[in-house]
Amino acid sequence: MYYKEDPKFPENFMWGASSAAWQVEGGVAEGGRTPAMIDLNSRKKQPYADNSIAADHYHRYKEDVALMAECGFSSYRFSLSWSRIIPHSDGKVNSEGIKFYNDLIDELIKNNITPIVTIYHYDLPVWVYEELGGWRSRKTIDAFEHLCKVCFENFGDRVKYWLSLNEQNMQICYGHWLGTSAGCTDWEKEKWDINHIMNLCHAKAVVHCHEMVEGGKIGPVPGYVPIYPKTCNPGDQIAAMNAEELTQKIWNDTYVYGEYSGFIKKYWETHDVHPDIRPEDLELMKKAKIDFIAVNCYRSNTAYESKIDSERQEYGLNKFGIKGQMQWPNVPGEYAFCSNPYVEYTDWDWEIDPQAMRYSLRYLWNHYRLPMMITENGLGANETKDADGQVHDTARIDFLRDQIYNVGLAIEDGCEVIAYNPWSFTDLLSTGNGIKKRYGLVYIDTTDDELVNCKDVSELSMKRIKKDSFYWYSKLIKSNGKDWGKEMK
Ligand code: BGP
Repeated sequence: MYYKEDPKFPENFMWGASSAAWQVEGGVAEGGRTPAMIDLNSRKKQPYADNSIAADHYHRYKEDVALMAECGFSSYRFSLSWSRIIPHSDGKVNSEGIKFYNDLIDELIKNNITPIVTIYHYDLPVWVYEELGGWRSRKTIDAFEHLCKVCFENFGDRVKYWLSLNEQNMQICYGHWLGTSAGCTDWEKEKWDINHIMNLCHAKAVVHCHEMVEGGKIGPVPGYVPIYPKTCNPGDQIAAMNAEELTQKIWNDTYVYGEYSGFIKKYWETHDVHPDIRPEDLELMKKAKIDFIAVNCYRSNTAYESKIDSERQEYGLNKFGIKGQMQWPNVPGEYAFCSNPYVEYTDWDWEIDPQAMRYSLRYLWNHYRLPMMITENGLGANETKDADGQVHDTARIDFLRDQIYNVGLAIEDGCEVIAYNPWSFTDLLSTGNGIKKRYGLVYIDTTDDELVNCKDVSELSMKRIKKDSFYWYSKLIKSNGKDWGKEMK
């Protein structure tokens, strides 16, 4: 649909940005925190820095919140580090960890910024893995349930928006990259058991949030990547639908309807997969009624028909930020992906596709009719300071402007969207490319080399430099989505 005027955002729309504990905090051995599996995983991503220092938000959260307030934020989405809150298998609550998050939450509220809190963002404690068996063990459900209760009890008086697990679909689809597959010998089968355990954790979080947090609302955080058919060949359309199912729909259907779809049950049967699903599990899943869907949306995918006798090809991610290194996957008999000639690509071969945002919101709204908030969206880019010491990130401004405009168009299309929180506020650690792949509105004045070679964070500048995108975003959000900085129509 074409609109004559620029889209309008609702009066109480929340504008902010997003982060995750392990990617922003640093201070991994401070305040009683014990190691998480992702600490170990991040050490495997050399030559990039691991998460020991990240953006040093642990020590500089006050400065960061002050910058958020200056920018005009009304929300901030961040995650809690499990092993900072519960460092050992005895389940004892670490008061220093609670204090850190209490201080952060209070600082946000003092600045009129609504906290949106993710309970789990990829950072399983090492003790859960070593002593309980990690995601492969049902004992982890009890440990996660305990974590949820501790969080709701300690922060639920001030935190009303909760997110259960970040990108469960990506943790299963890219288990090797994100470290979910640790300890598995037959990942293709075991991942469905792990997925079921994650579904039960999600369900526990939803049920306890509603029981324990007055006025609390909770939702999952799917990583949503729309899938277009390569051509109007009906086989390509079915391939796109298969990919949609196998990379996201089966998760979203389960969250919303509290049961496994016919598609996934048939898939398991065909592939001789038999997850341990018990009647009481299904009861719990049915009880867990979500309030909204938090959407992480960066890009799109393009699918074509994959013949059953074609050769299997794994996804080969672009690891070095030099265009043209992505290796597209082929899942014989299901789907294959390819590049899209109609969109531009980032240095990491991610599609720059603003309409994917509008598509995603409309797709999710049409299927589920639940309010949505954007909890991630952004441009991963190679960036450095200019000669004037500033960061002129025109590409990020262009990216965000087009994406946010499409959020507005989706709202005009009738979708209920309540917040926009791009990834990320400051530069922070990427999942596999250290701080080299920058996403922030605020530049962190350091490099992977410095992070790797320093003995202590006090040796580093870690100065916060507001990028041009900070000033641009600030004007846009202070005008509640009216000041785009250029003529849009
Ligand atoms: C999302 C994750 C984030 C974040 C982002 C960017 O999937 O939830 O944790 O890192 O992707 O990805 P990357 O860091 O790989 O560029």
